[in-house]
Amino acid sequence: MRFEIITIFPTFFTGIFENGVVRRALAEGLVEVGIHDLRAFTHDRHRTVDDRPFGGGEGMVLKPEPLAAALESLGIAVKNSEFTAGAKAPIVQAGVDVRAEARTLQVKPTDDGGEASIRNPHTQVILLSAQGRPFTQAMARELATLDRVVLICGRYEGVDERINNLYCDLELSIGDYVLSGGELAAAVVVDAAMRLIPGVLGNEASSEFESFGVADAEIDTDIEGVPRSQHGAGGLLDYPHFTRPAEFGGLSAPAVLLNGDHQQIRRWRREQQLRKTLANRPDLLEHAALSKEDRKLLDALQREEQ
Ligand code: 6GU
Repeated sequence: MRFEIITIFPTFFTGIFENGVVRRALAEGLVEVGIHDLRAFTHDRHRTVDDRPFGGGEGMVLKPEPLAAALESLGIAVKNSEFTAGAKAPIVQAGVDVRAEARTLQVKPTDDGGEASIRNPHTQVILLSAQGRPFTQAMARELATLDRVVLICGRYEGVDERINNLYCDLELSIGDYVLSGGELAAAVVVDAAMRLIPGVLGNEASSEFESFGVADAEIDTDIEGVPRSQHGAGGLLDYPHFTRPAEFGGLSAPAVLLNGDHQQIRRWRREQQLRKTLANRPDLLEHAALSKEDRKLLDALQREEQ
């Protein structure tokens, strides 16, 4: 799995991938990250990447030419869409014969005589912008199945929309607030997707767990049968965690967690998940998979609230 990040601030990414899980995944070669300086794809003396918006208004817009050149340098061709009818693309992209790939994956061939833009179906091009669709755990899971994810970091007031039209499969936002650029968002997307790639969290799973021979990301319950958090994907928030010491700051860890009764622990944790979700993210309850028992508990909690 390889991430390609196109940015006008390449130094932003020095250090950010050098810690914890991400650092190890990179060191072990499970994942690669390429950082691409947008200014390297300019041809003028001032290495201009932006210009004033047509129609007037605040701020600057990232020009299309350097972005297109950066994408093409990565073997990314314009996509098949209403915007690109008749556009041509190389048949071999990033060493992959995309026509053969399209056949194996039964991607519908295009109808313009075989020279159409067939893009590698294992590559996705994503524009990061505050106007994008909200990024979710479900999307992170999808990205983790791809071979290559190209992330374009927006800047200034925006990116010339024709880059979105011509090249991007998806416009993504990481939340309802405005960042000064897509760089932080790119790091968020890389982190969230990378940890779901089989093997990346492998060393943290217990041997018991590994004996199932199934990737971490594919299991939706943990060792004790407790469902994993499906946050943002129709699940509940995680339950609260405690570790030693049993007494801290005048507060005791919940006794139920110390008594070794796993049935009781499971039930307690499930109740805590329901409580936490009701308190912090009641919107998630609407689509959560809830058992009859969950619903009874939830009703009781809601009555407790009133
Ligand atoms: Cl991806 N970019 C910017 N500029 N702001 C954002 C965002 C992205 N996601 C949330 N806010």
